Amino acid sequence: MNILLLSMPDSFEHMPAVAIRMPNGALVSLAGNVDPHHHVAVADLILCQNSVRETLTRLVEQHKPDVVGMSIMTFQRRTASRIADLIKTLKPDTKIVAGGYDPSLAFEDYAALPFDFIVRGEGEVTFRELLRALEKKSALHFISGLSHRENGRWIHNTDRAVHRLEDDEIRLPDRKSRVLQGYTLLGRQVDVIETSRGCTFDCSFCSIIEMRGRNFHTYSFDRVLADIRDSRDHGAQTIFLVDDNITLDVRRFEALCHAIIEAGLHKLDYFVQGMTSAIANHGETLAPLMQKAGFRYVFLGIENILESDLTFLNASSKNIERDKGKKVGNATMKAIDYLHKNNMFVVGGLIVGSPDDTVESIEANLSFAKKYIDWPYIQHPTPYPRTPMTREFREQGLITNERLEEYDGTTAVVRTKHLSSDDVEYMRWKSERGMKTRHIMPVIKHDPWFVLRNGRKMMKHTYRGSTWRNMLGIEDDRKAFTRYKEIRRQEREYL
Ligand code: B12
Ligand code: SF4
Repeated sequence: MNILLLSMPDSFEHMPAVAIRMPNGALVSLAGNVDPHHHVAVADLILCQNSVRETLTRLVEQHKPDVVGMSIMTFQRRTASRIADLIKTLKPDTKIVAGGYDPSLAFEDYAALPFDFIVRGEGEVTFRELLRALEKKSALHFISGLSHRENGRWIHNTDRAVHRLEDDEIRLPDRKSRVLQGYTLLGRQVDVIETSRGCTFDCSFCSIIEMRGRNFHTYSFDRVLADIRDSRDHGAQTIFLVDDNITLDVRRFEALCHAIIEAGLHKLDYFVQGMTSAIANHGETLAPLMQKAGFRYVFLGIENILESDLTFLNASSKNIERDKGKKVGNATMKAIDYLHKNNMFVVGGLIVGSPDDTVESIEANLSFAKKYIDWPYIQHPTPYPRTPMTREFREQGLITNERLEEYDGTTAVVRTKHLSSDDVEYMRWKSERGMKTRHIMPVIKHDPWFVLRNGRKMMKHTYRGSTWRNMLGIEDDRKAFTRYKEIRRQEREYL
């Protein structure tokens, strides 16, 4: 069969397509795990954000897909639905499969959308079994993790157990199935790698626990190194480790750094996401090793610098600094210190706009970010399907916006008890622009040609909505913010 796998074109404020176009790791993993006689094409639509309709029309014409699979986050649901409609118009007999976090966790909401199947949870084996059943026209009831229609009614088969990655059940991704080009992270070709799946924490805003429960499974280092080599052989210069929480097992992470160095793969740049507690409590040995292995950016899940907010986010325990086993405070400063001392940049993940937040508590977080972090990744709490935080916001009546296409993390869709959504978002928007501009210097040093070619476009993106009048203080910043919101609204219309 001909299979076309798509990720959505929608991006959000901190991932402007001019500077960051990341491949979706799920699609190539699915491609690597179907039976080999299928012809699979993978298209990350972030690579053609301005020509989605034309590109899809061409891809359907070229590949004549029997099955289209789409990977969907909640804020991409509306675009996904429009794309499914387009595909049904272009080739009405195509079967369309939805997968990823949104269809997995909000499958009831997909009943009225133009999809034929939903793959819930991890997809490699479920998708393979679905293709076999479609080919043989056999029964679908026994495929766990699958939702399908029968006589107009949706049937949700039993859940599939999470995969043990240790037993080689999941084969390596198939990167040669990609049919579009142009991946980049600030000028260097980027690819994504997994070394593990899962997390045993339970932060209230995170979708992972509902998606797969609290567990942690790891791939062997041989497989991970083979995967990195494969990315490099396909042109990658930067590798993003997309593990849910690689720092859960610090000893293993240290051993992985050693393995990367020994395999001579440390010349690549690495980007990873980690917990502050793990880095603060093990930084003495871990941070120098990370530097040697090539780690350049570390996304730190700081979440918030105030204990009251951390309690609401259920994220206190992953931010604790310990001394001889005793809790001695918040781990953030120490973690940042270790990373900076070892020449790594901190991408600071903060969440502002929780129910008790005031101007002062948000200001405290923004000032902290200004002072200590290299690239701000500040978001607002967003009520994604089935998270514990969503229940709380709903119970407290604080959700102000139900338009899911705006659930991108940087649009405030909830209010606090003291501030409107707009006020919260305005505060973040205003302070973040300067922080981002500041980081241009290290980027120039690393990739001067990229900045020369794209610097103007990047600045234009960061300051869209602003004019000289409001930069000179003649016009109120609120007016620029209103213009920015309107530009953002138009950007969301991908087709
Ligand atoms: C890495 C990551 C990123 C990377 C993305 C890199 C990339 N292009 O892949 C970055 C940092 C860029 C990112 C950004 C964002 N992310 Co993110 N991200 C993750 C993370 C940590 C891991 C995802 C991953 O790659 N896993 C590895 C792959 C193999 O697994 P997978 O994607 O789950 O896919 C499996 C199944 O879902 C399924 N599947 C997936 N797609 C499909 C399609 C088909 C057809 C089938 C059959 C199956 C299937 O099968 C796959 C293999 O088993 C998750 C999860 C987490 N723990 O928090 C969040 C997560 C996916 N992100 C999320 C969000 C909201 C975002 C942002 C909007 C804001 C933010 N929080 O940063 C932005 C938007 C990005 C954009 N497009 O502009 C949410 C999604 C919630 C939701 N309900 O939609 C998650 C769940 C985190 C959370 N908040 O809980 N993210
Ligand atoms: S530590 Fe990270 S991956 Fe784990 S539950 Fe919290 S936010 Fe999710």
